[in-house]
This record gives sequence, structure tokens and C-alpha cells, in this order.
Amino acid sequence: MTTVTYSIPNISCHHCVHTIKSEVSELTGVTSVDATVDPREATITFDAPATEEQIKALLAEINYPVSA
Ligand SMILES: [Cu+2]
Repeated sequence: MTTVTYSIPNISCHHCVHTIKSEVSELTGVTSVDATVDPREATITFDAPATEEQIKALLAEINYPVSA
């Protein structure tokens, strides 16, 4: 089990938080998703088969890229 916190500058409101939670939790292996507007972050807990690369790719795809 891995928990990572990503800085996501595009989070601007509770709609963004909801979108991130619902989309990322669809990934097989993701067990928990929390996101906040202040700070603009998402904390994601996952296990195989989910990978960090896959989570980051999904976030970029839904227009919430992780800041480098
Ligand atoms: Cu928003």
C-alpha cells in the first residue's frame, strides 16, 4: 500500500475536488482519494495494479496535471 500527496495547481473549487475523487477512485487498486482546495493537493492511497504513472496520466488526462 502506497500513499502519495500530489500538488495539483488546477484545483480551484469543490467541483474540481469531486471530479478528482470520482475519476481517480475508478482506477483498480486505488483505495482512497482525498483532495483539497487549500492547499491544492490530492492524497491518494493505492496498491497494485495501480501505479503512480497511471494515476498521474489519468490526472493529466482530466486536466488536473500534477505539478513537477
Ligand atoms: Cu473547480
